[in-house]
Amino acid sequence: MKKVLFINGPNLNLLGTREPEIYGNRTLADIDKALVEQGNALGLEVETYQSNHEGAIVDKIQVAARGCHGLVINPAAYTHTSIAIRDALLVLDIPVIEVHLSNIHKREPFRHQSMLSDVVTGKIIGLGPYGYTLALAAVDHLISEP
Ligand code: CA2
Repeated sequence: MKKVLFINGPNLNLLGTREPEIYGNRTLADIDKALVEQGNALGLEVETYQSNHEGAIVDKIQVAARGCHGLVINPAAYTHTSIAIRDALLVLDIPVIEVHLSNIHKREPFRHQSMLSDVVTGKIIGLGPYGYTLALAAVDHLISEP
């Protein structure tokens, strides 16, 4: 079975507990559960991972390079700073979708830049948790046999 890995970065473990006006009411556990169910329906194994640590995220991306067919990543604040995550993604030869819950271009100027956008396959922003649903559909499309 093909495997898709979801990586969420720092503070996204707090989803559903604070700042609902920006990030919504759903917890990360709710979102992850729905993605596993969506994967089951598509015949895809979905693994979810969250870390508040940059190096741990780099380690997980290196694991994805060996065993996964697609990667969906919301690097959270590391989006705007992390050359290490960018370099780790450059090694991958699988589809990578960057997701942001909020529309980073409608927010503070420091959020407008992503270190990753020119090294990912595609990007979904501003649609809340539905962005992850769309990202899984996109990976399924990209890795399906023609
Ligand atoms: O919109 C997104 O998905 C972000 O990646 C979220 C990051 C932010 O630094 C990026 O600029 C855009 C922040 C995630 C923090 O998540 C929280 C969730 C609930 C309560 C507090 C923080």
